[in-house]
Amino acid sequence: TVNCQIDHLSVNIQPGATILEAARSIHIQIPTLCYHSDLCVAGNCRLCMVEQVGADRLLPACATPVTEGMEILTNSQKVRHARKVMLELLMSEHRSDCTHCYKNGRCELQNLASEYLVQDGRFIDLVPFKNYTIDDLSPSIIKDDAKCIRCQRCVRTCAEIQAVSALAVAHKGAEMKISTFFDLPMAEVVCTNCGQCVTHCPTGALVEKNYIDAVWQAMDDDARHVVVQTAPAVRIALGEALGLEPGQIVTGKMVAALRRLGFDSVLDTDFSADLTIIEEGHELLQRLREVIRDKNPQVKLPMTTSCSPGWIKFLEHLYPDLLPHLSTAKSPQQMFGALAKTYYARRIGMDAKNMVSVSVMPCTAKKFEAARPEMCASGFRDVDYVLTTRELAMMIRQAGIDFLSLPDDEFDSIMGQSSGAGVIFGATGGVMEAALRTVYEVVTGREVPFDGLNIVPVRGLEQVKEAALTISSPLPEWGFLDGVTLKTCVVHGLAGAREVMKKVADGSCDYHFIEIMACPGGCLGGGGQPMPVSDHVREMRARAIYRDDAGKAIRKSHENPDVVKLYEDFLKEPLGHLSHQLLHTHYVA
Ligand code: HC1
Repeated sequence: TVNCQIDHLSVNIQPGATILEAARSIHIQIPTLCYHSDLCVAGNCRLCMVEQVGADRLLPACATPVTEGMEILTNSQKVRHARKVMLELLMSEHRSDCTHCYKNGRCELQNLASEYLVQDGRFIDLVPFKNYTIDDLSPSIIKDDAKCIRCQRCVRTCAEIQAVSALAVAHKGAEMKISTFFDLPMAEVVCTNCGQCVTHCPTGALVEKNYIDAVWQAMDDDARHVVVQTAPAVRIALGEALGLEPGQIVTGKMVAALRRLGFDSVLDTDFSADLTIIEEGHELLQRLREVIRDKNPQVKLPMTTSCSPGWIKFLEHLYPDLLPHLSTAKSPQQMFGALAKTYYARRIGMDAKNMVSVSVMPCTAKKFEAARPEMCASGFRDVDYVLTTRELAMMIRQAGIDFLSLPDDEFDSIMGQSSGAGVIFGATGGVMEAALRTVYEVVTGREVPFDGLNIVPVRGLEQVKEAALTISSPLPEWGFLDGVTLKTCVVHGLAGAREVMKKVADGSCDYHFIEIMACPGGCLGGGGQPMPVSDHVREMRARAIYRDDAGKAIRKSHENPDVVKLYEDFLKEPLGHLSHQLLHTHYVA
């Protein structure tokens, strides 16, 4: 280990640790704007400058490893002056209309300007001389160059976590900006709408496009019946935006808040996650039958999951030839939307044209997905508005609801029940685990041979996970699978997806089924979730999801009574005519 002193306190830390890490280990906060624990060090913002006793120049704490005997001052006169000048320089190029800004009160630059008492004066305001643009053409993300401080967190996020690089640095010096290919709108480049740039942006330069006022308007219209669905990963993160520590399950309070806001039916995406497992699971079995038993060369394996719209857009851009590997099952959000305006409308005696379907998602790409032309199976737009977890938290605050004091409430019936398998969709590996719980049982008549249904190999934050399961089936219908080892793979983050898809493209992997989620950690780390995010926060959210699953009386999708009834009364059978019409689609690049 290395010994040093920070603000006259002794620190003992592993070799290679930076001054920033050493300071944090003893709870000394050094301000940063470009540093993020998810990303490589950039050293761009210079806000973390610290003084080394005896040295002339200040050092960037994020980029300087501690050395034996080093003495660091993080709060000297020299340091405070340097930080304030840096902040003033940043503010001179930043449109400081903070009270009008979507990030007002949640902006890291604003917080620091407030802490360091940055006031007008020292530097000329350059904003009027700059040709800043606002790109609001994407259904998911707004990019406002006047708010950008060029910290490049978004650029590193898009490159390192997602391997997409839709955002990059263009030009030099005073002209330098964060731009897209040929400065085209985000909606016209390879952006997947995942929103990871949004959750990593310290200012209001990248934010979600919000639909809050449109949803209020729909709820204020008495002629409209507004249905809301909530994604698995919302209930374990919403609390963070309303004063709770990461990892709290707030399902009951969330349902109560949604009712208080004025939604007419409060329903659950977890219900349609269970439904997705039935449809996607049967599609997997159908593909296995056609490839293994019938030797049909037209049918593609491995099959990949299709619930993450960022992943689908990535595939469309980068590997359009591999689209036949994608399951035809729509995402739970879209299955829910199609059923809300058909099956549910009929059950509650409502004309679908008077229905408004809203979803609350941990995801910005879901806004794009809902707007896709493929998503009008009900004869209307299946999902009218998508709110992120952050937007829901804002609505709850706007409504003056004391969230923490709300009594727990329950989802409405018909499309409100879910199993633990539906819940775990929100974590990386969850769709795979849910699918295996059902598929294995359909084929063998027995429960998956893992302790208490917990398929641990597909859990956790490792980027690529694998699990294999050998099938022994006494059932003649599935005899062709007897002795077959089902090989599965789970990836989260598009950088990992790119690596796995390279192997699929060159035929160097023999997986049967791959789960791919665009965001790190799966949906629990989605681009619409509360900020800040880190591996610790994702870990806490994942634990909450698995706790929720473990506490459920029903933990297998095929045992969800609302799903069983849906098949009895309406769909009749998995992959049947109505299922194809409402619940499946084909993406064409
Ligand atoms: Fe997800 Fe899904 S799990 S994609 O991550 O399949 O967003 O939470 O809602 O649709 O159910 C997101 C989460 C979500 C869908 C489900």
